[in-house]
Formats: sequence, C-alpha cells, structure tokens
Amino acid sequence: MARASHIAIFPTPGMGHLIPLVQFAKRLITLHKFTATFIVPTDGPLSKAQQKFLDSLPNGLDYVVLPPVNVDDLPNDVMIETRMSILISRSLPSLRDEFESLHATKKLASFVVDLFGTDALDVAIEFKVSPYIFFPSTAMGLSLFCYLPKLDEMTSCEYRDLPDPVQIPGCIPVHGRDLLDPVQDRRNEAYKWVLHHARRYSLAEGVMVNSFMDLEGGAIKALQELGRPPVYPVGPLIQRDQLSTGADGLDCLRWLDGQPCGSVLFVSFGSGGTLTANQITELALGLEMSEQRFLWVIRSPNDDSANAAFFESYSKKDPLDFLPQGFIERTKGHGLVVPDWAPQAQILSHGSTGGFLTHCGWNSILETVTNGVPVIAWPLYAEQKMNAVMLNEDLKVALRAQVGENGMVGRVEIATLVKGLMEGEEGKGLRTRMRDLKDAAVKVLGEEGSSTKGLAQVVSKWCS
Ligand code: UPG
Repeated sequence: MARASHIAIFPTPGMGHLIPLVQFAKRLITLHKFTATFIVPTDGPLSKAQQKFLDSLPNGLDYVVLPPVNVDDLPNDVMIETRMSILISRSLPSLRDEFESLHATKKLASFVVDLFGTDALDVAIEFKVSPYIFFPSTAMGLSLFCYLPKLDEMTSCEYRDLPDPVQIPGCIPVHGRDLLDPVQDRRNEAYKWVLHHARRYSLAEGVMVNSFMDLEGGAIKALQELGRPPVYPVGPLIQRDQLSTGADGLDCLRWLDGQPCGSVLFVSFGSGGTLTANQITELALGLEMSEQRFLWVIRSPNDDSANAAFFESYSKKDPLDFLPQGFIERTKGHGLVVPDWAPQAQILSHGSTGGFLTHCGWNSILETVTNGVPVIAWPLYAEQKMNAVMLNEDLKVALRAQVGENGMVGRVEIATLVKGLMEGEEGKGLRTRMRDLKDAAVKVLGEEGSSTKGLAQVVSKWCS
C-alpha cells in the first residue's frame, strides 16, 4: 500500500506563524515528496498580507479557510494569546467537519498545529492521525512551555517579582520581567491559556522546533533529555523568496541597489509591531542624528498597544503623516521610509544591508542570522524580550535598546546604538559572531546537517 504523504496543517492567526509553517511544508515537499493542506481559522476576512501570501503557495500546498468565528464579545484590550486561543477553540466544530472530509479523500500522515493550537490536537486523536506541534519560536520558548506547569506550582508571586532570574532548562538565566508577555500577570486569562497549552504539549507525538543546534544547543539537549514529547530541531526555516513583492517592494530593492555595500540599517518591527506617536518621533530623530543610512518600515502609531497591527499589518492612516516635520526631505538620499510592509527576506539578503533594528520576532531573527546581519534588539511584546536576552547576553550578536524611565527609547540612545552597530568596534565583533552562525545555519540544513536529520526522523515516524 502507498505510504500516506499528505498532511493537514492548522496555523494560529498571525503572519509570524503562517510564514514558517509554509516554509516547513515546502521543505517536506522538496525533501520528502509530501503535500499539505492548510486549514486556516479566522474571525473575519483574511488580512491583505495573509491573502497575498496564501495565494502564492507553490504546487503541492493548498488551503481552505474555515467559516469566520465571532469574537466580538471579547474586550478590546484582550491579550493576543487569549484572542488566538478563543478563536481556535470556537473554530473546532468547523475544523472537525473539514478534517473529516479531508480524511475521507486523502490518507493523512499527520496533523500539525502550532504553539497555540493544542485544542485542535483532539481532532487528530479522534481520527487516529498522528498529532504534532510545529513550534515557530525558540527552543528556549519551548523549554519554558514545557517547564511552566512546574514553575507555576513552585512559585506563589508574579515571576517579575522573583529575586533571582528564572532558570529555564538548558538556557541562560532570564529575569522574570523578561519572560513572555502573557506570563507577566498570572491572574490574566492569557496566562491561564498559556498554561493550558503548555499542559497539553505532552499530547503531541512530537514537536518540531524552528531552531538549530549551533544556535540553541543547550535548550534543545535539555528538551531531548526530557523525552516527552520528543523534540526535533528542524530550523532555520525562513522565507527566502517573496513572491508578492509589489511596486513598493521593488522600489526598496532598487533603492538598496544604489547604496554602498553593508551601509544600510534595516528598521522593522515585524508583521504586527507598532510604536507610540512620541516613540516614532524619537526613532526618526535618533536615526537622523546617527548619520547612518537606513530603510525603515513604518506603521501608524498606536498609543495603547505594541502589537496593534498583529491581525492586520496595514495601517488605516498614512504612517508618513506621523514623522517629524521635514524629516523625509532632510534624510532624502540616505534614508528611505516605507509604509507598513516591505520584502524583508530580500532586504536582509541584499549586499547593502549591514544591520537590523528589530523587534526580535523569531522569524526576523532567523532571517538575519541566515544572512549574517547583526542586530539592535528592540523587543516589543510576546516572547521578544526573552529573544533579546538570548541574542545580547548569550549569543552576543546584538546590542539591546534600553527603555528610559518615560517608557521610551530616547533619540540619543538610538543614535549611539546605530553608530555603534554600523561603524563601531563593538559592531565588528557582533558581525563576526553573526557570520559564524550564518555558516552554521547553512550546514545544519545540508544533507548531513542536524536539522535535515531532525526532519527525516519525523518523516520516518509518520511513515512507520
Ligand atoms: N515581514 C515581511 N515584511 C514586513 C514585515 C514582516 O516580509 O514588512 C515578514 C518577515 O520577513 C518575517 C515575518 O513577516 O518572516 C514576521 O515574523 P516575526 O519576525 O517572527 O515577527 P511577528 O510577525 O511579530 O511574529 C510573531 C510574534 C513573535 C514570534 C513569532 C514566531 O510576534 O514574537 O517570535 O510570531 O512565533
């Protein structure tokens, strides 16, 4: 009988989850001749970024969008982890129907969910299809998820009030205030959801993590020693080509073509990050003071939330209207500001790009590592502060932006960091270490590489 070579994938909302899952599926197609169906849950029409991305899926990958669920009853300030988890749990009945019809026509080798999709594992178990998790973030984050039920039992106060840093198995110690956002307030629903998912990880027959040994060997080994669920490093899986670049995207690449090698700082806060209006002013003036070249992807400000664009990356108001007066004219020639979205993968691999000011979303980090571009870490939300600690204190490939007492990163601090990264001695050291990681990233995905082997182990379990 022919082996099952089709899988179903259930992404939780957010481009930062969809993009690496698609890369994972592409690698399964290329190396193991698999095909996959994405079953996409939503609470409304797909965002522009999601729609463009799904419409450009290659042969072998298709998608169905589930009927939108209603989440209008949730308060406006609900944390994204709560909103995603509720959206997933309300999508389960339609997921079940879709899964049933897919299962009737195709033999499924596995059902793969991502970090907040654990409630959907029950559907796979019901249909006797192997349940797996793809963890799109760090092995450090996964190690924390696996450790959280124990940490929760051992600790009575807020983690940020603990006198000593938290020792996540296999990782550099992290102060409680730098742990991921939804664990900062243990009475918040978001914390309960994260704990709920963490407790369900053992239902999976395996977890694939988008990381690699040379980057996070300690955390990966600690997870593997734990043994349940089995953990396989399969990264770095990143988008290399961007099919839907569009006119604005082509403009940025053409502009980069005209800049000197390694001279441009790329500034972007991922698919959902937003700054306050005052912070946009400080960043603009800091970039100007640094006298360095820059390419900045800007979104309209939001004074209440740092992830206001998480579910829709495109701004409703023109972001350029929020820049200081005369900024565009004064920086013309050495600075370019692009609203909302840019072809990040191509920008980071462009020879003119020499530094990256980033919110530390894990896809952005893997993309910058793969291109050997050093970083200014400016974490905003989710697990980004943990990622910043790892990059700055453990791997030593990043400078970290310090937030002042007024809650902002000031213009002088920004100018100093940018100069330090682009032309200082410290920047040179970071660049050298980043290049070592870049070489390692190539090796792990080679024929004999540890991440290639990790994926092969998963496939052999699916086929056995
Ligand atoms: N991207 C573009 N153009 C843009 C902005 C983003 O192509 O203008 C792409 C970028 O190349 C990357 C992805 O979008 O592939 C963004 O992913 P990431 O850097 O991980 O940021 P988020 O979208 O913020 O990702 C969410 C969480 C983050 C987490 C990640 C993986 O916010 O904290 O690490 O998901 O779990």
